[in-house]
Parts: sequence; structure tokens; C-alpha cells
Amino acid sequence: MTDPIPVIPAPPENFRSGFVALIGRPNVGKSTLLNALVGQKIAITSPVAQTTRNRLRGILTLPTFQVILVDTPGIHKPHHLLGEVLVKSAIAAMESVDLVVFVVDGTEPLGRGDQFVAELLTQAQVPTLIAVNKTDLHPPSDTYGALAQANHWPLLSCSALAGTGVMELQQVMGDRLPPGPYYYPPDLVTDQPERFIMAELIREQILHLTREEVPHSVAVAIDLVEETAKHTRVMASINVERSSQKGIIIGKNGQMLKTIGTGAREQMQKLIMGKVYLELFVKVEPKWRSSPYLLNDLGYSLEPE
Ligand SMILES: Nc1nc2c(ncn2[C@@H]2O[C@H](COP(=O)(O)OP(=O)(O)OP(=O)(O)O)[C@@H](O)[C@H]2O)c(=O)[nH]1
Ligand SMILES: [Mg+2]
Repeated sequence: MTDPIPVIPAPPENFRSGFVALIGRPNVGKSTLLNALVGQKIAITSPVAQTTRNRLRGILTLPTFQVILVDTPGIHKPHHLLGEVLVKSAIAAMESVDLVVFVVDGTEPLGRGDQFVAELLTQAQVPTLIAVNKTDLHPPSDTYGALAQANHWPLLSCSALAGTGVMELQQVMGDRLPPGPYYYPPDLVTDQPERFIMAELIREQILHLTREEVPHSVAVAIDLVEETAKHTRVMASINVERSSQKGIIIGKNGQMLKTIGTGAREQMQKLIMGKVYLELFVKVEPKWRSSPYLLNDLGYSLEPE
């Protein structure tokens, strides 16, 4: 049986709504900020650069506005087809929104990577504000003030992890949206299907538990989700590029795969608020990151939507 199509109510008077992209270098905290802004974990985060691989929408509905936040892959110099696809996807997002929140890492001074993003934003001529993140760690570097002034971009600071400055950021975004309808039902927090988030939760464990090339060489596919009387059964494959990586993912006596599975299952159970039985398989797909066919197959669309 399919779910009924949700009825989207008419908005109250003077309601505003629109699309806001979170743009920036890898690892500055865009996905952590998305989760903080919508108040729920929908995007995975990790200390590994290039964690986010898909554009993902988070929906924040307050009494006077609805903002559709678009999390994007970090903008970097690509080294393979996957990297190119990621950067193209971020650039496409900045060109199709009402506002960009340019997220920077306040623990570091403005660098060449940020300047490159700033140039893309000025070229795209999209309204922008700068969010200086990670202020819990450091008083923010003052190098961002000059960039903000030169471009007439408002400058805010926040800590996505500690939650400071997040409400102010919500308000400033809301003030800048045009009058508009509810684009999504007011109680929805993401447009992503559960299956997608489940695959991401498995990848998140791998990003946290392995190092060097392994996190970047992994793609996860959900092969089956089946509701039984007792639990939700999920079968997923972890694709890697080399058999040595398969060995690392499985670990001695299967210990690593077990740890990945336990961590991912706990997160999935929170997501679906029910018991999950998870089966993981590890497959070698040589050079999937450079294969248009495999990229497409693993959910990394070559054409920006
Ligand atoms: N101390 C501190 N750490 C943060 C903050 N925001 C994010 N982080 C950490 O920074 C790392 C990167 O966070 P992500 O949210 O994955 O960064 P991202 O910009 O989405 O990265 P990509 O998806 O790779 O582009 C993680 O280890 C986060 O826990 C913050 O406000 N304070
Ligand atoms: Mg991210």
C-alpha cells in the first residue's frame, strides 16, 4: 500500500518561503549546520573532507516562514570523476536558490579555497551571507570581515556543534526570503527517502572508523528493506575499489564489519524508531569513482537535477 499524498495547507498571511544553499569548502561544518538548523540529524558528518556526496534538502518550518536548506558537497579541486560530479552539484545548487549561506571555518584564516568559493558566488550574483562556524573552538579569525565588507555580505558567527548563533541564523535567513507558499508539508524535515539516509548512516560509520583512502573509496547501496512482524530487515552492500580495502572493512575475524554494523544499526533504529536487523556485504568494484556507469548506479547522478 502506498502512503497517501500529503495535503499541503495554505500558509498564514505574510508567509515567506524559499531555498537556501549551504556552500563552502569541505569540512567547514555545512552538514552539521544543516542538522542544527532543522533540529534533527538528516545529514551525515565526519572529520573526513568530502563527506557529503549528494545535494540533500532539510526543511525548516517556523510560524512565519519555511526555508528549504540545501546541503552541498564541499567545493574542492577534483581528482576524479566523482569529485567533478560533487563540485558541479554544489555549483548548480548555488545558481538555483534564493540565498546562499557561505559557511567558513572560523578556526582558520580566509584561505585560497574560500576565496575560490567567494569568486564563484560573486559570479553567480546570488544573495549571500557568511556564517563563520566553529566559534566554540576559537574566537573567529577576523580575516572574514574584509571579505564580507567588500561584497556587502552580512557576517554572522555560529557553532553548529554547540548550537550557538543557530537561531539568529534561522531568523536572518527567514527575513531574506520572498513571500511564498509551503513547498513541503510543515512537519516534514527532509525530502530524502529513508533508504538513502540508511545508506549514508552506514557510510558515516566507515568514515569514522577507517582512514586514508578507504573512506573515499566506499559507496553504499541498500539492496533490500523489508518489514517483518519483529523488525525491519535491511540488506546493504559496501562497495570498495580494491580487495585490500575489502580486507580492511571486514577486519580481523570480521570485527571491523561487526563494529560498522552495530554503529549503523543503532543510528538506523533512531531514524525509523523501531528495531533493525542489518546484513552487510562487501564488494569490490574496481575504479567505481571514475566510471560514469558505476557512479550512476551507486546514486551519484552525473547530470545536476
Ligand atoms: N568544534 C566544532 N566542530 C564542528 C562544528 N561544526 C562542524 N564541526 C566538525 O567539523 C567536521 C566536519 O563537519 P561536517 O558537517 O561533516 O562538514 P562539511 O562542511 O559538511 O564537510 P563536507 O561534507 O566534507 O563538505 C566534523 O568533525 C564536525 O563534527 C562546530 O561548530 N564546532
Ligand atoms: Mg557535508
